[in-house]
Order: sequence, then C-alpha cells, then structure tokens
Amino acid sequence: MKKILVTGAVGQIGSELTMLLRKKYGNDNVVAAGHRKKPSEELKNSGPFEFIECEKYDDLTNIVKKYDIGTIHHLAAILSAVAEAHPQTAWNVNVNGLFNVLEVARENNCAVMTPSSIGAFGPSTPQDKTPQVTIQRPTSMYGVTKVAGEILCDYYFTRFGVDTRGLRYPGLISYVAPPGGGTTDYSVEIFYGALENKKYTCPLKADTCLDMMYMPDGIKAAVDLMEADPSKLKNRNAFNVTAMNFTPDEIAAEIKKHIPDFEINYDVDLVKQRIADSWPNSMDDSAAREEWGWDPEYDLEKMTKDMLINLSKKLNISY
Ligand code: AKB
Repeated sequence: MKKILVTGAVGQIGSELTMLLRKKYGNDNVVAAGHRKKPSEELKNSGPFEFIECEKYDDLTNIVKKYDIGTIHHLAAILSAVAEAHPQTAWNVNVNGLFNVLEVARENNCAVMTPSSIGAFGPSTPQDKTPQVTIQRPTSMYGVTKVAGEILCDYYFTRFGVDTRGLRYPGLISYVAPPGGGTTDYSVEIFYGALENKKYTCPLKADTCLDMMYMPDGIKAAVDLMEADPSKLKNRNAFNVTAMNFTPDEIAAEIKKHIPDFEINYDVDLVKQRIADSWPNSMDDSAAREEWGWDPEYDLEKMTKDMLINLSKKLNISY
C-alpha cells in the first residue's frame, strides 16, 4: 500500500491520529512528521518519524518520494490565539504550508486531508445551527487562513483533480497532548485545574457557548472522511462536524458531579473572548452525517467521565 504522511504529528490531533492510523494500516505505513517539538517515545519508536518544515518544498517533496506517500493528513498549523499575536507567522504556516502540501500532492498524486475550523466563520455568520454553506467573513487571522485554506483545497480539486478533503473542527478535548494556543484550550485546561487544584480560572465568560468534540471522535472523523466514497462527497473540503456544545458554566457543572468541591472563576482574556464571540454557538453537521456517515460517540456527560478517568491516571491523582 502507498504510505500515509501526518504533518504536525507531535501536536494535539496529530499525536493521536498517527497512532490510530498506525494501528489501522500498520506502523511502517504511517510516517509521522514534526517541526521542532520532541516526539513522545511512543510516536518516535512505533514507526518512521521525520522533522520537516511544511513551508519548505524540498523538505516535503523528499519525504513524499522517500516513503512513496499516497495520502497526506496535513495538521501542522498555528491556532487562533497565537495567530492573533503573530499574524504573519500564521499566514506562512497555515496558508503557505498548505499551498506547498497541495503542490507536492499534485505532483505526486497524493490525497490530502486538512482541517478547517469553527474559526472559518465570523460575526456575520448565522450563530445558531450554522449551515454548511453560509457567510464566511471571519475577523481573526486564524479564520482568514482557514477560509483561504478551504478555498485553496477546492481549487486544487476542481482545477487539478487532487483528492482534497477537510473538516471544520470545533474545540478538541483530549488528555494525551495539550492544545497549543487556541481559544477553546480552556475546555482541556479546566480538567487539569479540577484534578490538580480543584479550581480553575477561565479566560472566557461563563455563558460563552461553543461547539466541542472529544478527540476519539475527532480522529475517527479524519479517518472516516478519507475512507468515504468520493462520489458521495458534495462538500468535500470543509464539512461542519460537531459532537456537543457547552458554556464554561455548563462544563464546570458537569465536572462538579464528579468533583463536588471544584470551583470555577473568571478572568476574561479580551483577545480570546473577542475571537470566541465571533464564532458560532453551534454548527449544523447534517451534510457530514448524510454524505459520509458522521456519528459522534461522546457527548458532554460521557466525555467528562472519560477525561477524568484517563487524565487522573496520567497525572496519578485520585478524585
Ligand atoms: C482554536 O481554538 O484555535 C482551535 C479551533 C477551534 O480551531 N481549537
């Protein structure tokens, strides 16, 4: 079989997606690529690992040829809060990096999966049950790069026939690798706070409602989308996918069911709040359900239970 390359393999999605792909398709068939961050022993030792910069054509093309890559899961990206602080870097990594990946994919006949995000929407988008196809005028740099990426992927499909596919992820929650600089990071940090200190100071207002997803559903979505029958895909590059939506107050109440003396308080980060306020409260993911059978397993209750069990084991804390 042609091999799979995962860029951003040391990141929040990449570290778990790589291991799932290795389990499914064989360790040697999945090449993990990181930028600077040290890979975990598990990631490094279970299959091929390479350091690359996706913005560098030679780095990418050499790896694709060396391993005879047929599919690229391109996850290397800068998240929303960091992108707001470093807009040029965000454009370079999120857009120029993707452009390079698409060009190398075109030359080597690879399929490409790349995530978009709820960040691709803005204040003029309908905020509730946001439709699959709607107004996209984001006001964050992250959103600008995500819309550009969606359109670039559409272009490579219609103009060159590259098999591009993508997902608009909501906030992703995981106990394995920490998120790095997103607006939705609070939904992971809150579990560390609850277990380590029985308290957490949230950077978003108590009633900020956002879509979220537990990582097992997130990585399953990427695999399922790439396995979907292409003739059924009408939307292709940016499927709305969600599994739950909640406010900081609501997730705190769910955690309290397991840790009754947990306390949440608020110290609003204006940059993150402005970004969160421009994103939908909830997305309509019926196109993903209809076109390739998207059906998440975890809701708020099930995710919270599983996060606490697994994170407490990882941190060696009982609750
Ligand atoms: C972020 O907060 O930047 C990401 C996202 C929703 O795309 N988690």
